[in-house]
Amino acid sequence: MGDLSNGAGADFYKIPAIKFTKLFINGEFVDSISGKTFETIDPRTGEVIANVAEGTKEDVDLAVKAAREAFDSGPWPRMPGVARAKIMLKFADLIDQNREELAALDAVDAGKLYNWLKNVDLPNIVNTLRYYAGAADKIHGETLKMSRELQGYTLMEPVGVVGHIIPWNFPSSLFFTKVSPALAAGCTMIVKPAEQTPLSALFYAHLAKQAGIPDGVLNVVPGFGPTAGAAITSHMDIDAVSFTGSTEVGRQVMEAAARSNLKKVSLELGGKSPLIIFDDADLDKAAELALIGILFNKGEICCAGSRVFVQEGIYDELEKKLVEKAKSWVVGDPFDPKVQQGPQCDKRQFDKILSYIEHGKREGATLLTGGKIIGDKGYYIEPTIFSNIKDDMLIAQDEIFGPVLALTKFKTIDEAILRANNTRYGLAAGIVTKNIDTANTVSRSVRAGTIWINCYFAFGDDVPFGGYKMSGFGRDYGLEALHKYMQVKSVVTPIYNSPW
Ligand code: TXE
Repeated sequence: MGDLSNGAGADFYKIPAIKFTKLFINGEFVDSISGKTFETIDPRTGEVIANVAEGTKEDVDLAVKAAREAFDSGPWPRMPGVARAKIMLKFADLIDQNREELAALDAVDAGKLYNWLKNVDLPNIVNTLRYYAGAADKIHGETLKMSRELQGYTLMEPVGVVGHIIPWNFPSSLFFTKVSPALAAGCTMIVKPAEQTPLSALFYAHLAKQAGIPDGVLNVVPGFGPTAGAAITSHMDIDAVSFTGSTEVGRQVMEAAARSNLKKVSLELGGKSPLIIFDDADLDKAAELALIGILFNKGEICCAGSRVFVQEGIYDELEKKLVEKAKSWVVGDPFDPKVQQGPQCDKRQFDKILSYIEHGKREGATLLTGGKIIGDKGYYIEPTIFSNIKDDMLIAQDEIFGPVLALTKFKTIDEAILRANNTRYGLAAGIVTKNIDTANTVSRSVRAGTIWINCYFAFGDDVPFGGYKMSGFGRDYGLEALHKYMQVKSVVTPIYNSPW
C-alpha cells in the first residue's frame, strides 16, 4: 500500500458549502414526493457529503409535465433563436463567475482534480454553451425544387421534451454536452445526473433560473437508474432520450424506448480504445500520450487509450519510459495542485477496477507496475500497467474504467489494424507516427468514431464525438449534435404556371 501525496489534515482537504440538494422542477427546488433522500459520498474518504432528494417515477412525471407545458405553450421553443442565444450566453457568464465553487463540487463529489476543473473543464463548458448559443439562430431547413408542379421546403423543429441521463465521470462537462444543443434547438428537458454526483447539476439548475431560462425548460431530477432513469426511458411523454453510460444500461435504454413510445434514442457508451505507436514515433511524446491516455481522469473516461500497441523496434524502450513515468505520477487529494490523479469515483468502481487487476494477474499478464490500493481510506488506486497481453484476455476486452493499461507489442501495420479492431467497442483510437501514409491508412481502417493522430483526448465543440459498434450511436458536439434534438418536417405545396 503506497502513501498518498497529501496526508491527513492537509489544508486543501475541504468540502465546499452544499447549497442545493432538492429536485429542480418547474423552476423551483422541491422535495421528492416520497420525501426520500440519498447520500452522496466523498470518494477521498467514503464519508457522506450531503443528503440529496431522491427522485422517483412520480417526480419524473411532474418534471415531464412541466417540460411538456413549457414545450407546448411556453416561450422557449417559440422565441427567435437570437433570444434563446442571449439567455444561454448569460447562463455561460454565470458559470464562468462561479467556476471555483462548481469545481469544488465536482472535486469533492467525483474525486476529479480541482485545478483542472476550474481551469480547463469549466472554461470549456462555458465555450460549449457559447458555441451552441451561436448556433441557435442559424437553424434552418432547405428549399426543395421538386418538379414543375410541386415545390417543398424543410423545417427543422425541436424534437420536444428530452430526457438526458448522464454518468458520474464528467458530471459538469456531460451535463452541458447534452443540455447546450438541446437548449439551442428549442427543446425542453429533464436531466438525471448520476446518483454518485448530483451536486453540480443542481447548482446549474439554480444558475439556469438566474440566467432567465423559463420555468419548466430545464428540470433536474437526481435519483437512481432503475427508478428515476427507467421512468425517463419508458415515459410516454418524452420525445427523445440522450444517454451516456455503460453499454449494458444503453441496451436497457433502447429496450425501454422501444417498449414505450419509440422515443428517439442516442447512446454514448463504453470503449476499449487502442493507441497504436509506430517505430518512427518520438519516444517521449509517445510515452506521454500513452500515459495520459490511460491516467487522465483516473482512467474514468469512455475513450481512454486502454490498449496500447507498440511496434517491436521501440517496444522495450517505450515500456521502460512508460513504467518510469507511471511510477512518478502523483496520486492524492484532488484539491492538491501537485496531484495528477484523485480517487476513483465510488466504492463500486474502485472494487470493479481491483477485481480486473486480480483477473489480469490470474490470466497470466505481467504486472509491470502498480496494482495496489493507496492509503487506508478513500478509493485511490496506483497507476497500473500490464504487459504480455493476449487479445482475448478480459483485461484486453472489457472496459475497466480505471488507471489500468494493457500494453502489447506488434510487428506490422496490418497486424496493428486487425488487433485494434478486435473489440466490440469503437469509440476512439490514437495513432503515433511521423509517416503520413501510415496515419492515413490506419485512420481509415480502424472502426472508431474519433481518430487522434499524434495527439490524444483532443476534443472541440465543433468536433462530433460518438461511437461505432457497441460504443453506441448518435454524436455529441458539433452541429451534428443539434440533429439529435430536432425533427425534420417536409412541407410541400403545388406551384402553378412554373416556367421551369
Ligand atoms: O453506469 P450506468 P455505472 C461504464 C464504465 C463503468 C460502467 C458502470 O465501464 O465502470 O459503465 O458504471 C443511469 N435506466 N461507464 O454502473 O449504470 C445511472 O443512474 C435508465 C461508461 O455507473 O450506465 C447513471 O445516471 N438509466 C460511461 C447513468 O445511467 C439508468 C460513463 C450511467 O450509469 C439505468 C459511466 C436504467 N435502468 C460508466 N441504470 C461513458 N460512456 O463515459 C442506470 N442508469
